[in-house]
Amino acid sequence: MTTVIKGGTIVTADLTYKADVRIDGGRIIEIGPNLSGDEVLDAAGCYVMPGGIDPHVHLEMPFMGTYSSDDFESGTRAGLAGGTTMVVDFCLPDPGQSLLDALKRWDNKATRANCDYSFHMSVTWWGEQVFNEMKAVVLHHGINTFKHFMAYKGALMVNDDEMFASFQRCAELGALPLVHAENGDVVAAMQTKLIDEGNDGPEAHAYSRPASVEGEATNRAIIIADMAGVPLYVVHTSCEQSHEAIRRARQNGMRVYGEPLIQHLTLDESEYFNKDWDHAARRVMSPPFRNRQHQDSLWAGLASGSLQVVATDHCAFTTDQKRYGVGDFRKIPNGTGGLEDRMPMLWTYGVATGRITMNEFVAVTSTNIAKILNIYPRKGAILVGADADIVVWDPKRSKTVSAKNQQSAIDYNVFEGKEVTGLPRYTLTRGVVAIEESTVKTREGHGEFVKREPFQAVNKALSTWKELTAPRKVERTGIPASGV
Ligand code: DUC
Ligand code: ZN
Ligand code: ZN
Ligand code: ZN
Repeated sequence: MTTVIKGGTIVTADLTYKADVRIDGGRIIEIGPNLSGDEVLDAAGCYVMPGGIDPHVHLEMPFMGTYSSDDFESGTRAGLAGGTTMVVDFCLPDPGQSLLDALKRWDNKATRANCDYSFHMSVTWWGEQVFNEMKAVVLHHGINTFKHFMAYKGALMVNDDEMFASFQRCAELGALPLVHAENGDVVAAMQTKLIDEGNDGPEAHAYSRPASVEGEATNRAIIIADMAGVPLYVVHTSCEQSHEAIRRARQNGMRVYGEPLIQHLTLDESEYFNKDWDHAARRVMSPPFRNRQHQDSLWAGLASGSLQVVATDHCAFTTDQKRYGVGDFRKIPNGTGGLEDRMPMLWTYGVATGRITMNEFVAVTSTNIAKILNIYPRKGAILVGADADIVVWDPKRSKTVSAKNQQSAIDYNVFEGKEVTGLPRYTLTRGVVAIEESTVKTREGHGEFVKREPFQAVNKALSTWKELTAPRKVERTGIPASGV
């Protein structure tokens, strides 16, 4: 059976033009005028775009004494409802656990996905076993990215020596390291001080993780990556200090990528000063929401290209779970949702306001991500041969965001009450219609794992550090007798 998307305007990262799209066997087989097929999807008045890719989600993640409440089924259903057709989740070995054992657990959980998915592997501890298993992860398991937490001291955090070793291993394997960049030692010290001084509410979470903590860690990770001769991807870039470090590195010829979240772009720190404890706690995530100045910096980065990707860090906890932290903000599970809202919110606050163009929208929600993760043009493209992961985007459809009619399993939405204009008319996952306006036709288990090959050309030494410090023996004469 062939499907034709008819009468729409194709919008890619580079081009905007009128054409129909013909699909068979889950792939795009023809693009052109006046196509016909067995099933016709009316795209009149709509933009036909590559489905969104969310490179940063945590579904059913064991974290802070509980599990995030959206699993691969509800999470990917939420994504599809908002135009996202692929997610990349973080496989998270417990410290000391085999990476390959952890991967088995993730493989199992993900069998329920409604759309295609991939994993990043997290390096949560360091040793010979991790060093060895990283090779199998890249070569046998199709994962070419390794995440490092510079925060969550005593749990997931790795130190600089471990990070340097892992980055060098990534360079050897053709893999890309990712960092959660916050100075975990400073955060831990500030948390203790705040609690000792009687600040136990959710607003203290934000005080414990100021922008400088993120800026310092971002810069440190960039320099360590440079010394290891490997590119770097900085997840949830939330502030000017971090953006500045990325910008400067890029200007100096380094391949460093920055990923703002839709939450940081559109919600600010005033949320933590809401009188309602639940309201504030529901918005506790790391890094925390920032002020307007930081938001402007992130928008500028998307427009100018110094930041490349918009993600969600979707890690949804119910109100009951958030209440683990009553009396001690350190125990509020960190994380917010966003999978269903990322694209409509970015369209409404980015494209409709003129901050970014439609083509930039496609780039930062899909195409750039596919390129950075080495799955382009199978994903992130409207091209013959590409997977038919497509969103038929109706720029006139609108709604008020509300937990009442969301797909996510949690009982609130951090964007509650926001008016969005720009929503999917259809979302297709490998050629199958999963969303038709507000009708959800997703199929549990339809999603497949997407293998990502190691990178070829990009892993060059980025600075001259290697040349300068390559060990060179000096033939000395007249070596004095050693001192006593
Ligand atoms: N930050 C969050 O808010 N949640 C999940 C992990 C993270 O780094
Ligand atoms: Zn294997
Ligand atoms: Zn993180
Ligand atoms: Zn995360």
